[in-house]
Amino acid sequence: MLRIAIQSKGRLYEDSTAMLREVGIELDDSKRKYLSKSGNFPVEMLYLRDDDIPGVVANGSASLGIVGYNEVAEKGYDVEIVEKLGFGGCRLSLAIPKADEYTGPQYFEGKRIATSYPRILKKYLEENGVNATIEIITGSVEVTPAAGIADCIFDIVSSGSTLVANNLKEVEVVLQSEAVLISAGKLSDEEQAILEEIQFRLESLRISRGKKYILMNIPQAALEEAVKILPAMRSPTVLPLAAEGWCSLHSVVDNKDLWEKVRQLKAIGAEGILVLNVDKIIL
Ligand code: PRT
Ligand code: ZN
Repeated sequence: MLRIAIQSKGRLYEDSTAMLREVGIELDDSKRKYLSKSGNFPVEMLYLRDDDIPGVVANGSASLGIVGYNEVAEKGYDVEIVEKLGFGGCRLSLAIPKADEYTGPQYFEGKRIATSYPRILKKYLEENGVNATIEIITGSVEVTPAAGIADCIFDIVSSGSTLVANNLKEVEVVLQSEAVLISAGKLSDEEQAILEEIQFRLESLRISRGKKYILMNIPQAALEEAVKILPAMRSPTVLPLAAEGWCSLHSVVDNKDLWEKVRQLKAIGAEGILVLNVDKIIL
């Protein structure tokens, strides 16, 4: 059995549980409670506030955790990033009143900066030789300049619309973040084997992301050209058709290249092109 700490509610909850389900781990949400076992895989979930996840992984109360890299960097515990998970993307940025002119990091000299991330901010200020006062605020940091509590802020930004709504502008990106899978090392052999199975399954999700399965009828004479347009994992699958001189060609393409490939394939005589979603690719 391996214990994984995840956020109990909030921005990472949906994506964390969706990802675990995608790798075939059943979770019983209706009975979501502090601790609950999967019905079909040797893991148990520990549902927590995100702030507590790096700590419980570091002290061994959970073997793995899924949490924003921003929290890992802020808490500073000795944990390792096992996988970057590709969701929960955001950045930790400095933002100042829209009307102010930004002159570089020295702008912050003598200013009061509100944040929930004092440790990361302190390091940034030290590295840039800036003396500023850090006001630790745990929520609604973006309203503090208008409320006169601070001059500027250091906070999480994703679309940037919260900053705009509060008459602020982003001037420095200090840390890029996304959800990460963390561990403190020290796994038993059994736990390590479970982690490796999870990583194997995550890899198949990663490979299949953004991929489409494409199949079409192609004149035999154009087959060589079509194979050049559609390189597959090993080579495309070619099946004979009942109609003389034609075959069926199957392959996998990146969605971003799909329409360009379709144009090229039609130009050499492809017909009846079908494009299907790919659920998993296991190499
Ligand atoms: O209750 P708990 O302590 O577990 O949750 P929480 O309230 O501390 O965190 P939560 O659920 O808000 O966020 C969890 C994690 O999601 C963060 O630690 C980040 O890793 C990640 N994340 C991704 C974000 C955002 N995007 C984000 N946009 N966390 C917060 N925001 C805030 C942002 O600060 C702004 O106030 O959302 C607002 C909207 O952002 P804009 O830029 O799109 O307007
Ligand atoms: Zn939190």
